[in-house]
Amino acid sequence: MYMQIKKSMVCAAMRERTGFTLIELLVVIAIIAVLAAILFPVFSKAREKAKQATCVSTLKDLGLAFNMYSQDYDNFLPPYGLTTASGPYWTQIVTPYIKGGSEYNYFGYSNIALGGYRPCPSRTNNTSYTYGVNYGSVYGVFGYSEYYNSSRRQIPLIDLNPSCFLVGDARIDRIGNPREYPFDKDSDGDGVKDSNSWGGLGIYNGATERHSDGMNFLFADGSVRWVALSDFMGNKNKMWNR
Ligand SMILES: [Ca+2]
Repeated sequence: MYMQIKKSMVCAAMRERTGFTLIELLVVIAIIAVLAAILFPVFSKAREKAKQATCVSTLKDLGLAFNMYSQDYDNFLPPYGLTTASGPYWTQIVTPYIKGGSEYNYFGYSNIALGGYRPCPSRTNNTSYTYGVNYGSVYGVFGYSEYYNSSRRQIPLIDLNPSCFLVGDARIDRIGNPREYPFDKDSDGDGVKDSNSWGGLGIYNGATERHSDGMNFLFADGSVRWVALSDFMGNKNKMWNR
C-alpha cells in the first residue's frame, strides 16, 4: 500500500516534468537574446576587418600600378585628369596597369556594373568613387591636369617624401591636400574645424573614415597603412607633405 502511494506520487512528479514551463522557455529565449546581442557586433566587426584587409590589398596593387605607370612616364605619376576637363581621369588612366583592369574600367568606382573596378568593399553607396588621390596644384601630389596646370610634373615619384600619401579612402576621386585646402570650417557643427571653407570637397576634404574611425592610405614608398582620422587631421608623420 505504502509502495503504491509512493509510486503514484513519483509518476505524478515525472508527468509534471515532461515539458518546459513558460518561465523556463522565457529564460532560455532571454539567454539566447543576450548571447546574440553580444555576438552580433563581434561578427560585424570581424566582417569589417576582412573588408579592411581587402581594401589594403587593393591599395597595394594600386601602388604597384602607379610604379609601373611611372616607369613608362619618366618617373611621374598620372595627373588627376588628363588634357581636357572631360578626362580621362586617373581612375581610368591607371586601371590598365592593374591585373584584370582595362581602359574601360574606373578604378575604385563603387558600381561594378557601370565599369567600376575594385571599389572599397566597405563603401556605403553605389554612386561614387571610393578612393581619392592627394589633390592640389601646389601642395598635392596630383595636379588638376597637364592642360590646366603644368605643375603635374613637379616631383617624380622617387623624389617624393616617402611618408606622403598618394591615395586614401574617400567619398570622391580626390582628397584636397589640407596644406592647400586647410581645415578652416566646421561643417558638422561640433566645434571642431573639419573641412575647407571653399566647400567643393566636403567634410575631411573628401576623405572618409570608413574603417573603424580611420582610413587606409597608400604612401609614396608603396606601403599601405590604416591611419586614424585624428592622425590624418593632425598631419601625423607629415603625411600631407610631399
Ligand atoms: Ca566639425
